[in-house]
Amino acid sequence: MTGSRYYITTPIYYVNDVPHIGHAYTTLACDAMARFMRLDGHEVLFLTGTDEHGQKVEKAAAKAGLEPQIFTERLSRLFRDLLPSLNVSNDDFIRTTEFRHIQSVQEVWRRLVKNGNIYLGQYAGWYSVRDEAYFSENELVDGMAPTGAPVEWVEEPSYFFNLSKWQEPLLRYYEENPDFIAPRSRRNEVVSFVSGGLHDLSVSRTSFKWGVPVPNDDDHIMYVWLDALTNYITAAGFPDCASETYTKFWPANLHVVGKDIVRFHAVYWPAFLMAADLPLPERVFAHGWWTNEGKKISKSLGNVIDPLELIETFGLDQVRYFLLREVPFGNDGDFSRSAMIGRMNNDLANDFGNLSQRVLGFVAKNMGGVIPTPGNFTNDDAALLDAAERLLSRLRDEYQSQAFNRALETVWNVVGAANRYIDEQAPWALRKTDPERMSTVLYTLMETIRYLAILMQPIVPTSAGRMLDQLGVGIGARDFRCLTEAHRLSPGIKLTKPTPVFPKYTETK
Ligand code: ME8
Repeated sequence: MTGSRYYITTPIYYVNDVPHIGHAYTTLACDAMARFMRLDGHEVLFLTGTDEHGQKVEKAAAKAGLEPQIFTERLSRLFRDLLPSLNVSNDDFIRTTEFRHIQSVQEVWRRLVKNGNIYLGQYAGWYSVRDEAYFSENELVDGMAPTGAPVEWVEEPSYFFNLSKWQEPLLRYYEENPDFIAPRSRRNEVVSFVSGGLHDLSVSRTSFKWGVPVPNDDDHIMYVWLDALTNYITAAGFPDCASETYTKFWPANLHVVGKDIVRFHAVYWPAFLMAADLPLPERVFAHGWWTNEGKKISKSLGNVIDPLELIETFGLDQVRYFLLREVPFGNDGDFSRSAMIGRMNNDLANDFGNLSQRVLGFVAKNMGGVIPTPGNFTNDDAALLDAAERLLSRLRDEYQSQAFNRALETVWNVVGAANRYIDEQAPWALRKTDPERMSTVLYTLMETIRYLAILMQPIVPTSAGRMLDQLGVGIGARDFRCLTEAHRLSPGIKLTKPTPVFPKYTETK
């Protein structure tokens, strides 16, 4: 990682349709990452936005009977409005129809031309509007794109980017930067694709108008992927390379994408940047694909999951937790109602929520809600506190590799240890026999919960925040610098009456 700034991006989503669970998933993963880095003291730029040009969007607008400008405005708003409902902490939202972006893409184009990497030719081949991608005859499977999307024959004058020239530089970059593409399976896929040879890429279209005009040749608009990928550098201030934002945040640390668009991010994007003499991002992570009860999510099957409905039914933090806990980031995952309820009730309500409610409820009932003064810590107390203290460095490693599920497993090991500790120490039995020992046990538990709640903020920000409220931890004492003995809870402070943070789901609800 470079210094203490961190730039993370989601893909910018096509505004051809309303947002669904897949879009929410990528954005939430980035949100967890961005929150973790902020709490860990980094200055973060977290970007998301919408991809508004190209044939796919133009066709969707026509189908809706609207001008593309009006249509994209409307749909982009839906994506933007979803963010607060998901409690997403993005710092910027970019639309490719914005002036700052058009200026930036045109400057990238000029640089590509200046460096001799673009030439005029004639494209003749297949195009899939759904994928916004070109395919050669031998890539087609039963007359369709490999993704199953229909293709159409396109023959038109076109500018080409000399992608073939970048094969060796790309392979060298992958070799020298083994973490550039993750997970490993995706990296292998990309390396073998590039090793197989690259064709020059058509980067302009003449048969429709909805795009950024090519500088000095108004007959052409830019290929939507050249336009779209450039959003990442636009939001970092390009073309003003002297700006504070640019010098601070470019190159990006992490582009999170779905596995469907790895090739664009791990092949085309670094090639464009090299060819324009611009620095390359540090890492592209491609996550897997969600299905619904075992079935591909698609409009025609009528099984598209609306993130707002999900939140309405199960609660926002519950959904955030489920999505990042259930499936290793990078693997495909299946959304099932029973798995969702299982995670919500077992992990959140029983394990974590109940731990805090039991402890704080006991303190409220038996100690007037005042943080107890601990006596000497025994080995058992110290073992639990040590386990909590060791979490941060473990979590740094897991987040660094986007292993959210392992990060959560690691946290749950300590949740489990705390639950075992409370049963073994049985503070309720100590109340009469050894009140001083009872105070130490409760204090040890409260301090452990403080660690757990602070570390869970990236995933369940509202609930962790409520837990910290109930522990009397001030807003200014919730970042990772406070995960030390010096910031321990102050005995004698009176707490508010605790209420359960993680409700259980019951079918009658
Ligand atoms: O590809 N499971 O936009 P897009 C998991 N505009 N993730 C899913 C998903 C699913 N079932 N469905 C969608 C584009 N996604 C381009 C990107 S970037 C410069 C341009 C997520 O609206 C996943 O992140 O088709 C995927 O990569 C993205 O949505 C595709 O969004």
